[in-house]
Amino acid sequence: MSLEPEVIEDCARLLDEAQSNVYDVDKLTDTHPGIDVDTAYDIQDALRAIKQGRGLRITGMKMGLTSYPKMKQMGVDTPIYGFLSEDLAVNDGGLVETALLIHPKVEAEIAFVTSESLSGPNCDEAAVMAATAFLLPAIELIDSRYRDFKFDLPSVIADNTSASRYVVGSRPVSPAGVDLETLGVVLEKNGAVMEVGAGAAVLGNPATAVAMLVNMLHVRGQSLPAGSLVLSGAITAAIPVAAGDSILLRADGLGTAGFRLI
Ligand code: 0L1
Ligand code: MG
Repeated sequence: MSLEPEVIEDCARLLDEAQSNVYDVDKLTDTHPGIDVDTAYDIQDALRAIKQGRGLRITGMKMGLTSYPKMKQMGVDTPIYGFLSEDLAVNDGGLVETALLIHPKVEAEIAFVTSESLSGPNCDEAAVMAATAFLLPAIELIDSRYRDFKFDLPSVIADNTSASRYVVGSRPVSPAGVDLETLGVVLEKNGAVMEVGAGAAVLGNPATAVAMLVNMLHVRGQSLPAGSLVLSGAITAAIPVAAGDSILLRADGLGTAGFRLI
């Protein structure tokens, strides 16, 4: 069910204020049970417009719920997407202020940086690889604005798929010759290995997730501009983090990315 434009705007403002002022809220469908997936993306678009209205630049996109176990857990059969804005970017080796977060978790991902625009409806892995200038190891810090990190699909889409911070490695690697399926990652917290995985955990190949993003954008009349950074989805489970933690991702052939929470 669609919502009136002013209700969509109110929902986006509620989520924006929860993020800016660091408090959690009830999931949107508690108040508006009729929100469907399409309306949820309308709210996400309104949230994006609010941020752009503050002068923030959109730096790219992200895919979420890209592993089959996570989709099954949520009872859905397609991943979801969100946007990345410049205020979410953290320098490699930089600091993240925990007081600005509600209940942060981190996950290991592969980032794509495109040199050509991509559009649907039939985008595929080959088109993604041809349009990719380089790959980077990436850590996504997710931080749902919903109480206890509990939500349903429309609510989490509206909440920009829990996007909160991201860091990418400092050494761009050409995609030529990279086997994204067997690419191994090790996610460490305070020097201890917390999670390991391989690229194939993301829909069989992270490039498939990027192609799916492009095809999903097409359905909403959008495309992926050249120069986009895309977080292709979690290879590992998300692990909770707290002030004082140092997080490091080591990705086979791509180097490292990391940050410290203060
Ligand atoms: O990036 C992600 O896979 C997160 C998607 C939203 C679900 C969650 O917050 O766990
Ligand atoms: Mg993610």
